Amino acid sequence: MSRRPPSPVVVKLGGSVITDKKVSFSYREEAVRALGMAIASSGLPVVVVHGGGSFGHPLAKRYGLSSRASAASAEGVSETREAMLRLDAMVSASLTSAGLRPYTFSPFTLLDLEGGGGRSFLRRLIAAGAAPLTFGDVVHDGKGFRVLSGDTICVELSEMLGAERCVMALDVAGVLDDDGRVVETLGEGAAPLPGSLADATGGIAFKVSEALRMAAAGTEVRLVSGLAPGEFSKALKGVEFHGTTVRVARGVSSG
Ligand code: IP8
Repeated sequence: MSRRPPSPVVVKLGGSVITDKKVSFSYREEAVRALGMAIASSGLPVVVVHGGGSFGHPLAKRYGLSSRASAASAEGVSETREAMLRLDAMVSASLTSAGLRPYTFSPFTLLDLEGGGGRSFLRRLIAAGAAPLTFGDVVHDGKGFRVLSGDTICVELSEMLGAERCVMALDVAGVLDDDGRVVETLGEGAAPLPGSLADATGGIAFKVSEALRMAAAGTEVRLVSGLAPGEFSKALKGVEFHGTTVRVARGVSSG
């Protein structure tokens, strides 16, 4: 009897971890390599998604591109995508130097796919020992150009691959309450969060709403500091860790 391969873990490397959001085009090579080493040493099959940080977001803002409304004009789309592709090349190089075999693909190849073509391609890559790698991008949604957040891509990938777990690496230790303490678990009916950081895709409040969507579809989501590789490693392996776990009883919609 053939054993089913373990379901891949969807990993989101947040833009605030892989770049310094306060300094334009500042890449955090050491942080990404440390996360890559944690992934490689876990031996788990993964699909990696990264955010835009100080590469994608300032340009998206400058050209009025966001995930909330589509922009009819193509102005700034190439420039924003070029910045994302530059960032992706650096992430890919860091993950390679950490021992992974990243395979970059644009997330638009996941959109509107019929017959599960994307799913079988990703499964083939994973079975061959590669780590599919993608990123928040600018896509055309039929009405205009829109930012497709890495968090939304995680929702699509988790569902497509039946992922048991999605680990989101942040620059803080998890979802924080008003007093700055980590909220250990979040479930259905979670209240909207105060103090969301405004960026092209809506900051932490949006991240939590996407995490709730994944959790409602059966994927446990773990939000953890990406600047603490030890905790990230535990979150990845599914053992006890310091951070926020988002879990919803199966079949309950997050609304
Ligand atoms: O940081 C945004 O991706 P995110 C990507 O995952 C762009 O929301 C183009 C700003």
